[in-house]
Amino acid sequence: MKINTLCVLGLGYIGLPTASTFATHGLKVTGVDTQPQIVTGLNNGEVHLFEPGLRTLVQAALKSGNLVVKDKPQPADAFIIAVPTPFKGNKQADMDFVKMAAESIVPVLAAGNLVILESTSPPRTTVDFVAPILEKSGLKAGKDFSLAYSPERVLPGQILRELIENARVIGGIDAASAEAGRDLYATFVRGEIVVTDATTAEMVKLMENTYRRINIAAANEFARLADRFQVDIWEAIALANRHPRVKILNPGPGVGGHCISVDPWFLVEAAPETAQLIRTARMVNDSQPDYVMEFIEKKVVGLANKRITVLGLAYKPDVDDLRESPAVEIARLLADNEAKVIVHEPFKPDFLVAGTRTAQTLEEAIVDADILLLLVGHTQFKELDPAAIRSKTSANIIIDAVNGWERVTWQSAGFDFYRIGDGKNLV
Ligand code: SAJ
Repeated sequence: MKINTLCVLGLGYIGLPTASTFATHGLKVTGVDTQPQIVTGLNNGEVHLFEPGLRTLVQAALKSGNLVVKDKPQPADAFIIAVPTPFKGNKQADMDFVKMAAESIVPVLAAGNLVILESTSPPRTTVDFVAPILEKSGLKAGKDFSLAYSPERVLPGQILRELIENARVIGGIDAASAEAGRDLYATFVRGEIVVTDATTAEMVKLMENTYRRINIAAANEFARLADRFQVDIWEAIALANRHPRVKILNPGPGVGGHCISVDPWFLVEAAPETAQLIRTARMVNDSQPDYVMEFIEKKVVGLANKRITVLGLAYKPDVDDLRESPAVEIARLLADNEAKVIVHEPFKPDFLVAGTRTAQTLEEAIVDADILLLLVGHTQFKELDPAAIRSKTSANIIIDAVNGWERVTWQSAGFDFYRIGDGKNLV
């Protein structure tokens, strides 16, 4: 199927790079977002997200004339839905954005079109939820138009490279839909493109993120055990990972972001009686901020009035995304315990956490402090020179929740140094 024109709905972390990449590979792309400030900003060349290389890519796409940004879908050969699927308070998948996006396609859907859902969704969404909405056009899915599910699998921080290089799964509601999807992504994907059915593709996406989340839960539980048995978890994991079939991930302050912390719930919600392991992994990861709090309280007797500088609020290193971030939760918990908390997030220097003070610069954040608490391993934090920091802060205690710093160099610079999971060096 030859596709010349494309409409991408949702210009977030996935939709914007996807739309821009198709545009720089020669397709005529309309990027659609319902938020007026995003549409206006992009039309002025302003990119509202931070992702390495994204600004340059978007500006090139806009400049080429192949990418235009609008607030409504336009007629096109193909449509990609890349809107968020967060969860509601009750942990049910919030499909409102998908519903609105699909409904907005209905007036412009034409015979012969291809529609692809990329948003992470509970199993059977494409067949049972999206197809009936699109069929309100009077056209029949699989007969008059093609419909497929293709999960995005790109890692924030490396989106532009992974978009092109990763293997891509295309699940069609029928074989022709899958083939049409394959033709579309073949425009720029250099990884293998594998076709299957829509529900399998949905399940594959959820399994990938669930697998990672369970692995991280194991690492977090191992870290707690290591604290208890006076083992350095980082040393132990490095040794265990020398086994040819073992690849344990890294413990940390918890699991955040809009993917791994959310997606596995789509399976729990869809089959609560079956998804026991997933639920337990979730509980372990969710209680990791409390574990970090307990750890801090053990090292620092009494949190009240202690001046604690939180370094990093993002959900993981070198991104500006704070959604579901365990670091934000820990900052709040510290404030609830009457610590005097200063937060510093270099990727979002103005971000406010209730009950804490925001410092825009590192210098301002650390000058008056008792404890420096490293919650995100941003490269710029990892590269700090302990001797230089010594001369800029009143703090004497370092707590490292992410294995971002070398114990010996910080101790040599005169700090008391504590690391989560490093029971060997705490006794
Ligand atoms: N984390 C750890 N320890 C680790 C790795 C991660 O505690 O060893 C934490 C991070 O700090 C973060 C959370 O887990 O809080 C998630 O980070 P991540 O880098 O594992 O994943 P995401 O959420 O940024 O991106 C994931 C990726 N999925 C997989 O690797 C299976 C990505 O490929 C997906 O496209 C993305 O979810 C998505 O959009 O679904």
